[in-house]
Amino acid sequence: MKTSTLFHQIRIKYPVRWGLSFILLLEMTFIGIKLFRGSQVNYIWESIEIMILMWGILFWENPEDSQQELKQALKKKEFVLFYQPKIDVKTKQIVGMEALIRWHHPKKGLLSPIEFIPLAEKTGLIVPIGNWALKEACWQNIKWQQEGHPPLRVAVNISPKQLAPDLVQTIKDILEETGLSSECLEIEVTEGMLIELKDSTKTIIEEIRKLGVTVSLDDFGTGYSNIQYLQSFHVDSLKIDRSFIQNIETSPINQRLAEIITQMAHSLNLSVVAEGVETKEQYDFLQSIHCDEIQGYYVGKPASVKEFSTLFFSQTRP
Ligand SMILES: [Ca+2]
Repeated sequence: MKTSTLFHQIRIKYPVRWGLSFILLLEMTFIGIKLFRGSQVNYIWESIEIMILMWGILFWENPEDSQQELKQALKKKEFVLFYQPKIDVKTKQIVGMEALIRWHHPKKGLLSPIEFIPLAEKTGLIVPIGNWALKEACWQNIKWQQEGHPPLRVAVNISPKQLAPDLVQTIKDILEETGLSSECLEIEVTEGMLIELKDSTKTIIEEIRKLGVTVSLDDFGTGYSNIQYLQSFHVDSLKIDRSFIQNIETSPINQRLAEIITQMAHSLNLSVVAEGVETKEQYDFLQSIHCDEIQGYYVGKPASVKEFSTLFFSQTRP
């Protein structure tokens, strides 16, 4: 098997946003292949998976204890959501926010997803944790609306393990229980989750969209970025990965790519969100290519509920 094929498969299984950087994954793939040259592909796979797991374990001296802690964290209500605002490029008004999970660990302090999501993925605990995040984001959204803030759309990241047929019912139940309108909810899935073009995944996404919930394709550009997914999966929007935006002022290639992605998305009636926007120059360029929405430090960092209300709602208070 070619290194690139193997690397690609690993990237599908371990998406970048769950804490493993592109470089780290690439290094692990090369080490796996180098150490086990000539071995069977499965063996190489296993060795790479072990390295990835070891990487996760580095954060946790005793993985069994950590698993228990992770399990208990839900019961003990130690997870919390931060919210990062998104603005409309034309009006500069806040149009929504992405919910990002943190763990208030009793001993280690506030942990970012990079430190516990790989373990949650590995143990399957990501499903109850992900469902909690979905519900919490909806409750918070309705609470903000009840306080008199304008209705905004909250985006929640969905893990590959959550993208199963019962997700549709889970979302339906949450919307019913919280009373949140479906237009105020968005789910973010990654390209890796769609890559196999499975009919079951397609049906799940279609059913979620039928509920009126927005579906966006996250980290666009980091995988195959195959136009075929977009044609067959009918998502509502694309989120251009931050890696394209980072040097956009100085990189003509990234400028051209962002422009092409935006034009392609618009021709398929998808809206485009640029992630990781940090400067006015980046904002100006994205405005010039008619990108629809932006998210990033230029607008605001992920904020706690209290900070979000103070920093961002004060501008949009009716
Ligand atoms: Ca996301």
